[in-house]
Amino acid sequence: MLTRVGVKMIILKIGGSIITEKDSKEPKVDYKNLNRICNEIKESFSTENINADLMDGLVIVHGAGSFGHPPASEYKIGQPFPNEEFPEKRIGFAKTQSAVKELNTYVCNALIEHGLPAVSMQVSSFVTTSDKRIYDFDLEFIKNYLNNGFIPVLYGDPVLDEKYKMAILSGDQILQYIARFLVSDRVVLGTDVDGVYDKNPKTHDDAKLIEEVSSIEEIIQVESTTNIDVTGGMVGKVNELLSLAEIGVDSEIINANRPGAIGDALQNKKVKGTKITKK
Ligand code: ATP
Ligand code: IP8
Repeated sequence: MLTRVGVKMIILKIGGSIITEKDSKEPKVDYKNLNRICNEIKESFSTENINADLMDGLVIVHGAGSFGHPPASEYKIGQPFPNEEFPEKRIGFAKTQSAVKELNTYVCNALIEHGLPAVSMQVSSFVTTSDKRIYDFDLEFIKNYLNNGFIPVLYGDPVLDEKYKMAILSGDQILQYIARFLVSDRVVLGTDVDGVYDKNPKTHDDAKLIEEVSSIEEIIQVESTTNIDVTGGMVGKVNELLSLAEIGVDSEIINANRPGAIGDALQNKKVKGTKITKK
């Protein structure tokens, strides 16, 4: 049983750009990052002071990177389609689901090898969306696992959608929903840049880091170009997090490529990044 040092519960998103080689044509795990981050998580927790009745704990959500985005994009999952294309779409859905499940197995195995009690939760088996937004998500399983000292590990997944028949549910929306409806003290998103910039820092040397975002107006001018990302990239992320800030849950986007950043954030130390907060 793990007990958080300092805070009661934390939700950590590990971006697909960190645990996979996102620009790779083939699905590829970045084992160096994955193992380093597992180490940082392990070192941030104390295995003492066991108290299974408290909601002390960690929920991990990870992104799809080069496993999920390419098939989701190829089969245009989440876009309207005529009924005759349903058989082909079902194959695309199944391929995408299978790819992200495979990535999740690598992630959970790495966490377990580091002595962390990770349990995999596949949202496509119990979550549905309406117009691409979650409307049916039973959080009881997550609560039960947390109360028993496990680390639930969820991930972006294709799901059945009332309007579009199928949709891609991003890890960012999953994180937002969990943080909204389970009491969460801290929300940390690790990605491969220092935070939100006024333009894509990978393609613009003069991009400036925005240290705090508290309204959509502040990021309306932000360019958020992505190659393969089907779930809105950086601006999609910030939109989810702003809706959390509205209800008083702050979050931070940090660079998980920097050794120690995830560990420091988990231990409530100040880390360079973008804070999403209500003014
Ligand atoms: P996944 O969605 O697979 O989990 P992720 O959460 O790690 O991945 P992305 O959705 O790929 O992250 O978003 C991060 C990427 O967004 C960065 O690699 C960066 O190149 C790109 N990006 C585009 N516009 C911006 C911007 N204005 N500020 C910061 N990053 C940006
Ligand atoms: O990487 C996307 O989740 P994300 C999920 O968190 C799929 O945006 C299946 C592409």
